[in-house]
Amino acid sequence: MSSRQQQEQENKEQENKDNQDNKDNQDKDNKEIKQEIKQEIKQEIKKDNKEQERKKKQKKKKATFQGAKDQEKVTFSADKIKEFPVWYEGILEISELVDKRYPIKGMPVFRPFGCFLETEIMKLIEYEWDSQDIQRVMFPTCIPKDFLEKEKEHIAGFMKECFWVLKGGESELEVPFALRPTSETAMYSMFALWIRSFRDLPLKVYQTCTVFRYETKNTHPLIRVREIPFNEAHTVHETEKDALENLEQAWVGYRNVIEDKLGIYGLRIRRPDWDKFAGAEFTDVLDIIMPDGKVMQTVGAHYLGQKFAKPFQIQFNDRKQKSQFAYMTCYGVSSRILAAVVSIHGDNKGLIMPPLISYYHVVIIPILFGNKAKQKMIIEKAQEHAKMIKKAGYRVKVDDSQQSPGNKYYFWEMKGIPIRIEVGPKDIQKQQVVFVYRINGEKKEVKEEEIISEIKSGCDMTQEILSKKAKEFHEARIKVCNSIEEVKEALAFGGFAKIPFHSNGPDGKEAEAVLKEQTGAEIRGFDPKEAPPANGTKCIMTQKDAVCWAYVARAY
Ligand code: PR8
Repeated sequence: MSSRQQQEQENKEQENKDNQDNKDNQDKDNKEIKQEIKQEIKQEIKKDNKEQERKKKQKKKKATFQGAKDQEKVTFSADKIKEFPVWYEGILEISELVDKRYPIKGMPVFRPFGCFLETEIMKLIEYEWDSQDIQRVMFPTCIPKDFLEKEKEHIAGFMKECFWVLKGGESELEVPFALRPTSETAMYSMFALWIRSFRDLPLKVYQTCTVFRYETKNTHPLIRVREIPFNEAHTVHETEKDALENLEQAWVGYRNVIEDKLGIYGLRIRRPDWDKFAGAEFTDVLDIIMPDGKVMQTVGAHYLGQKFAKPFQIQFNDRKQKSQFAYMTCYGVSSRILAAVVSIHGDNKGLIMPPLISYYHVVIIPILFGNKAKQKMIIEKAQEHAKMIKKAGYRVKVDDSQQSPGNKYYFWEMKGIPIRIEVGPKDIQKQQVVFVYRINGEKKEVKEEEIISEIKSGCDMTQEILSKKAKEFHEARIKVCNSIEEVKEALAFGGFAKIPFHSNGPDGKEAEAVLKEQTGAEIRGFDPKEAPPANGTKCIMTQKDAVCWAYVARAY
């Protein structure tokens, strides 16, 4: 054998050995993952059993809907403020928004009414991204394990929240897939192939999809689920400045939808270092105060800097032909926005819908009197009005079911439809209808030719009142507190306690742990644009000089 042949032979042997080693390592990795997953599933089953036992013991209070009863307005039986969890679960079920009887924990079914609302909200967000030239994409649901592992903090944060696909048919998969808990690692592996030069930037994409997180805390429909209706945007930029400006634009989009269109108000804050998105430089959120005083994160908007660009090799030739790593952002929302709409605007009669997303804007109730011919004439008149209303661009229904008018009123009130129109024989004679508004119960006679303009002003009025109420509710629940006692009082009232704090960096964690122990609440974040407390103000937890205001709340 020549020395060249000998060398080739040796190379081949080495290659075979490397391949075997890789395979061994892979097998070892797979075994470890499977062990971990088995362990977690066991623990979860144990937890589920315990929870079911607890539920059985504690016969749960349930809200009911009774309609008209003895002429009394008995509608939705739970009080929103005093017993919010009962109210919330009750209204979702009774209004046929979601059905949580599907037998996988954290995966409820969206019924047509809820599916409509969720889709409308996502459409509003998509409209904002379309108008900001963020392009829609569809990425696969599955992410290979090695993609997820590329960014160390990301995988550390999400490893325990992943659902894994281990088999295809009867064969074990060589590389397990995760059901995407979020899509950074799926998208960024492709961005690396798409981006070559500064001319390819900015790259801005979004998708509306579902993501999967193996939540181990108690699940609640829309709020904490395991299959999450999701809208996520991901952007790549030449400079940090461009990336940060893009994040501000994202906030403009979110505010257009959440405040202006849905009438919901929240607090935009920067999460403490120890509570940011796994792999982010920083995380800004919109925390919304729910009727029971606990807060819920809706928007999560993250500055990723170059933390993903480096492991994923997202590089470009800049304007001087120098290779650079890109700067990135990502932001997302979920069905929690619908949860906020339901919870913030609803009342003890049920839902109140912002007109823009309401299933119907108007429900027409024919008030049937007299013989069959007369009744037919009333229904026809109602249908005539409906045709005209539909033509003007509003969603409308004539409820000519066999229910009594009273029951129909309460039913559509419970569904949150902004406007009810009643048409009876006398109205037809007088060429008018009667309008009743869900938002304030106001009733008025309206000439037939003014129906369309009245619907427009009724929707505007509804929007104005619900926004105003939501804003007042929010603003009344942020209280400056200068002692732990004041914090406890503020938390009992609900919302945020705003405290002078000694650090907005990682060293605040210890004081937070003490605060949590004493109050059950956590530091939700800081407002980086807010002026710090006056010179000489002390942190209420450590007595050190305060350098910022911390927002403290109990959270979902
Ligand atoms: C990201 N990556 O994922 P984020 N149930 C309902 N809603 C949820 C749940 C859940 N279990 N978990 C989170 N959310 C980034 C940005 C792509 C997009 C909601 O960010 O982890 C929360 O409102 O912050 C959260 O703010 C939002 O999804 C985005 O998730």
